[in-house]
Amino acid sequence: MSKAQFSHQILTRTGETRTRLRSTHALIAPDGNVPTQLPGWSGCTSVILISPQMGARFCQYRISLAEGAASGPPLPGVERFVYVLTGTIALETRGAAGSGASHTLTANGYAWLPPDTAHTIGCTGEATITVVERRYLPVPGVAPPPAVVGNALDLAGEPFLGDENLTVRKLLPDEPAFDMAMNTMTFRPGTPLPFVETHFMEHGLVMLEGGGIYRLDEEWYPVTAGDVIWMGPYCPQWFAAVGREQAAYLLYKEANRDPFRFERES
Ligand code: UGY
Ligand code: MN
Repeated sequence: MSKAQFSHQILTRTGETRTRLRSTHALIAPDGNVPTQLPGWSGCTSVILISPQMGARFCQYRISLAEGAASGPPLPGVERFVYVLTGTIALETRGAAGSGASHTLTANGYAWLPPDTAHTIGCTGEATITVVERRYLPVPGVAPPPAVVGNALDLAGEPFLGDENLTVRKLLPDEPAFDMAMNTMTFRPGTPLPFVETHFMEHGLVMLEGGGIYRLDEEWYPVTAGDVIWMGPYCPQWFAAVGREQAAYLLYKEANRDPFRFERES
């Protein structure tokens, strides 16, 4: 019996799971994921991982696309961020007056789409993506920025708070028109976050590789690639990479908005 089969047997025969749901945070381990049908997404298996139903101010999905799959649109006024976990997707955007663009996104490729951008995501092989959606919070007098498309592997990154062992890659421009940040954080083995952070901004996190220990509020969790975490406002948070491999995660964070904006919009 392989190690994976053995772990699966333990989970199914003991009713055990690493998943935890608390008022300030959630750890969503893949073993408990249950797919659902999302409007308009065809040929896809979709799992809603983070949602307002658990207390979050945003949604995060994992979507597996089969050959010929196609996306559905976000709701009006909702911005969408897409990150390719595996495989390749085709993104077509359609602008005003018939203008449009086609992009092929491979693993670690990403796109941010402003609200009400007509687009489709298709797939000619198989792919898995994570999608973050939130009602865009406009700044009076500032138009939403145009779409952003890139690949995290093309970004050099910078040391996080001066730590050369911890690299942050900012996938979106750090400008007031953007109400969210999407970053990857890559930890050399043994590297911790420099302090226990506590902040107003929420996070949605996908472990991309490696693993370690995540402190969330008063609890410490072992985490590994494939896990998803929601950190609510002010949830004390800290991570250290454990093992001989580097650890990396993709991180959603609110940005550039006054807390009152969230009150009014919710
Ligand atoms: O920038 C951040 O908020 C980030 N360092 N938080 C985290 O990794 N949990
Ligand atoms: Mn943080």
